[in-house]
Amino acid sequence: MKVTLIYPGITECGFNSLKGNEGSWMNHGLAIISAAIKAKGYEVNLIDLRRLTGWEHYHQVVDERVGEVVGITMMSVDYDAAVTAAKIIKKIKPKTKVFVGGPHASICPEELEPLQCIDCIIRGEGEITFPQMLKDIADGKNLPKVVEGHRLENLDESPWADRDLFECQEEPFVPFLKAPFVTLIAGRGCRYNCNYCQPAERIMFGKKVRRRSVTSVIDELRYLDSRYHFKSFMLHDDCLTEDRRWVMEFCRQYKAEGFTQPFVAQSRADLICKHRDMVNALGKAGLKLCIIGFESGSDRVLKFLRKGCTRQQNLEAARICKKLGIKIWANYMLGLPTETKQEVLETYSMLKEIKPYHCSPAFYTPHPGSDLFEIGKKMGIHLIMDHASYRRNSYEPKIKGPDYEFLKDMLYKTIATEEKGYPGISTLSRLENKSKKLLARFPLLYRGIKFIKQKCRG
Ligand code: B12
Repeated sequence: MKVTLIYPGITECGFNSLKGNEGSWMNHGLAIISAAIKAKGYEVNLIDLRRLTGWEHYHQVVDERVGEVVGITMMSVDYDAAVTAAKIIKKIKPKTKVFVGGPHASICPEELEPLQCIDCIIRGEGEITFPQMLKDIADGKNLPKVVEGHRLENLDESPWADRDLFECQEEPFVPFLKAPFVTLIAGRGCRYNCNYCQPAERIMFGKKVRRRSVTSVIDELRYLDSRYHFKSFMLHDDCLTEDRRWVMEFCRQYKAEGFTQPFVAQSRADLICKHRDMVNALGKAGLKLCIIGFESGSDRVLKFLRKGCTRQQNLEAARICKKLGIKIWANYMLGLPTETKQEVLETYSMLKEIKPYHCSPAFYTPHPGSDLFEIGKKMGIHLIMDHASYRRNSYEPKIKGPDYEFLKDMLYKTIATEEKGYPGISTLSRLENKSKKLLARFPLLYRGIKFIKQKCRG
């Protein structure tokens, strides 16, 4: 049986785009599914929409490559591309069985259920259930429309991502990390309860966070080293540092194995403050960039978001990282429901103290599957009309209430807090802020700066 997997992640980067993190990074969900079904002897190929020139090209490859079964992964933002891809398959090859999985299929199956171009929706994890469904097809069984994926207790039993599936060369996303660069993922789930995200992650991965053994991750790194000779890497885990013991053991084994490559991981301010020894160990092992969701500089807003961190902890965490030479990638939101202008100014003053290496702001974007999405829906404040706008960007109004002109101004001010040395957006922002009048006389230059900034923010 021939299985075609489809990666539809073109919402931001578009067709023909194998650059940057959106364009060059592999999708681990599909790569794991690929490994699981190859292990059962199925023939697998990939259609990565990012590699195609457009829908006409897609028609052509569907004609050439698609066999009995197709599996599409989808985030909510990718809904349009994923559904278009499924419809075209049904048009060209009506007998092909179309499966969908991934975050949107897990969180919003009711939106996909009425679609005739989809035969089966697999919610949650797919590496056990998808091969079982393929066997059911071979046995002539009827497919149910929605299936709950089997959740593995022990993640070491999940196959490693099949790196042959995506032929792309993953690119580092900051200039100080060198290529070859690889990404990997050590665990699933998040035990925190931030209302702008949860319960989405619990729906996908369950309440309990599961992590692969340190040995399994180190073994994969050794394999990646022999295959790619990588010079830097990123661990995708939502919060790698929530299990201090795991992290300490990882750092120990990483060094003992002789690895010296710098890496990136995500953490939280409260954990960084609580476990300085752990951050120290990470820094010594090679953590060079830490992605932290500071979110807001206002304690009232942080509480409203159920973040579990305070402004004080945000500031302290930044100090700790900087002291250890770990650069900070600051995630934060502007324009949250209930947020006042004064509270936005608090975020700005916090960032002025932090001086992150890189500012990654977003206008608050309601995400399906989150409690805050439901609250906003009840309040009737959502301005998002299509799936593509589920992107966390900072150039379109997302909800009713915030003064977006004020937020745009604050956005540039916050970005200008970036520490010196990061080429790009902060320089552009400073330039723009200082020379607004001058730029008004050169509209093309002004528009050019705006364009580059938007691209940088993506
Ligand atoms: C890595 C990552 C990225 C990378 C993606 C790289 C790539 N090419 O895929 C980058 C940084 C580019 C990214 C961007 C975005 N991301 Co992101 N990302 C993640 C992250 C942290 C890890 C994904 C991962 O590898 N998971 C591990 C794998 C094993 O899980 P999985 O993909 O879900 O796959 C399993 C199952 O879902 C299932 N499955 C998946 N696909 C399929 C297909 C079939 C056929 C079957 C049967 C089963 C199946 O089986 C897999 C194995 O069990 C997740 C959070 C998370 N922990 O998952 C967020 C997450 C997926 N991202 C999210 C979001 C919102 C975004 C952005 C929209 C953010 C933004 N900037 O606006 C963009 C959108 C990008 C786009 N498509 O245009 C949300 C999605 C929510 C939603 N409702 O869709 C998540 C869940 C984070 C969150 N909690 O909010 N992201």
